[in-house]
Amino acid sequence: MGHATSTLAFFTPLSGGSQNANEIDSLYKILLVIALVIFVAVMGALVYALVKFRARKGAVPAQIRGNTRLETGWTAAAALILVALAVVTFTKLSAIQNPPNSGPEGAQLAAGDGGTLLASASRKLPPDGKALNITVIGRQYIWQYVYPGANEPDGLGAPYSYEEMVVPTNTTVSLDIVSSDVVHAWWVPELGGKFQAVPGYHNYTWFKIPKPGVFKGQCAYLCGRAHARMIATVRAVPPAQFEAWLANQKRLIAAANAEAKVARAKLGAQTGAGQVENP
Ligand SMILES: [Cu+2]
Repeated sequence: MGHATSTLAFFTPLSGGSQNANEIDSLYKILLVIALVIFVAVMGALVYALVKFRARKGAVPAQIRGNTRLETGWTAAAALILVALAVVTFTKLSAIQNPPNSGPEGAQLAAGDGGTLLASASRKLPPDGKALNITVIGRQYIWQYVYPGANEPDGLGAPYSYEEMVVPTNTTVSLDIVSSDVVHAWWVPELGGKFQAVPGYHNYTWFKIPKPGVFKGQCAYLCGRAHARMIATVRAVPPAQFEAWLANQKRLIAAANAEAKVARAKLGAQTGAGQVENP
């Protein structure tokens, strides 16, 4: 990584967490370099003309009225550049939109883990159809993540976490982004693009993190007074560690529910509002 690369990186999208983010970043850099070359050429010609033909006695530039060859030339050149930009973009698009399969070192998933996942125009699935599905729920002012593993017949009882999402490395993670109140936006820059969480609507994205790490994000859509506190973290850990974490999360939730049940029963057995003790 040279100095020029890091200077360029300051102006370009964050990446490094997932392949789709890397492709967005490299596409941006290619377009930026092409735009910079054109910018320098146009500004160079302008500055040259300004200096060379600035107001002074006797300096009269060539009086050209129409030059068919020149005009056809720059029209064709501009069209060619646009075609090149379109080709580069469409070449990259598939790797940005379509998730790859999980790696062999990734979590062992069943097809459609976490409910039946159906590919659609908006939801892309890996070629083998196996992805770890996590539902991302935006809510004033916290992100909630619901993982596969519902143990109740009605689909409830799935483990969940708040603010920090834990995922296995080398595993394709498919996100189903929703909101339970107002519009929010899920954005962890190093893992890819920004996706809105809109009430009554599903938005999908994915990521696949090769190495353990922590990636920081933030709600990217002004959603109310405490919007700035609506942070998000994605922590990638080896699959075995993820399984252990998920099992522990399930245990903690079950224990808290059992405790709440006891407290509720205690509360219900009491009479008179004034006698309610702190459970
Ligand atoms: Cu927000």
